[in-house]
Amino acid sequence: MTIIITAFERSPDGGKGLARDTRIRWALEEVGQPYEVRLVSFSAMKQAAHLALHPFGQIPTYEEGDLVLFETGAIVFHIAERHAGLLPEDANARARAIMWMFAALSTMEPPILELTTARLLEGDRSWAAQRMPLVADRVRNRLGPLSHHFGDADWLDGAFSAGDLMMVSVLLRVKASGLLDDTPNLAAYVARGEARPAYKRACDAQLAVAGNQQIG
Ligand code: GTB
Repeated sequence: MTIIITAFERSPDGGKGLARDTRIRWALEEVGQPYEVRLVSFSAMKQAAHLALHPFGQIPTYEEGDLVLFETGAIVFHIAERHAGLLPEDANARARAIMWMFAALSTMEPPILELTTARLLEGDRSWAAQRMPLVADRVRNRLGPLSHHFGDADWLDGAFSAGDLMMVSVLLRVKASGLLDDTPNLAAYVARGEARPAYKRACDAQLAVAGNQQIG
């Protein structure tokens, strides 16, 4: 059955991997599933046809026959459950990989999103200089314990899993701030994720959208 995902017609980052369709593309590349992409404009995302797929009018969405999903956590989990390669066979290791997906999305991502918003959208506000150190500290308060737990491992819990895919995707958003430099083991972990051939294919496909727009 054909898998169709949605992505920005014009991503604000020019397709450099920061929009959340990257995670879905990466998961599909890891498990070797082909997919099609429907590009949506910012106005189309808020119109009825897209709202029927995503009540909050966002990307990405995932369609597979009768199944329609939104939320990257749910989509990556679905892909990982249906196809081998992203969740371990052992039941306990599988539960831990799922735990790490949740940790990435509900413990790490909120302060990181706050930081991105503060840097990119609120930098010109009168209170920005006062707020930024607070927001940065909240991110440090998450990176520190994660780095301590991670130690000199390659991945979070043995072999690469959907937990790593989600954690690396979330941590990638910290890179531009320089805060990852304080935790070299996590910086190396993110680089390890970025070096995966499946991640590269996902990024190339996303970048190609922007490239096509420039040509056309
Ligand atoms: N919790 C949802 C999920 O995980 O699926 C969040 C989905 C979400 O935030 N989608 C964003 C969106 O559709 C795109 S990824 N935003 C439009 C809207 O809400 O109207 C966020 C994003 C967008 C652009 C960049 N960028 O270019 O730098 C980075 C991240």
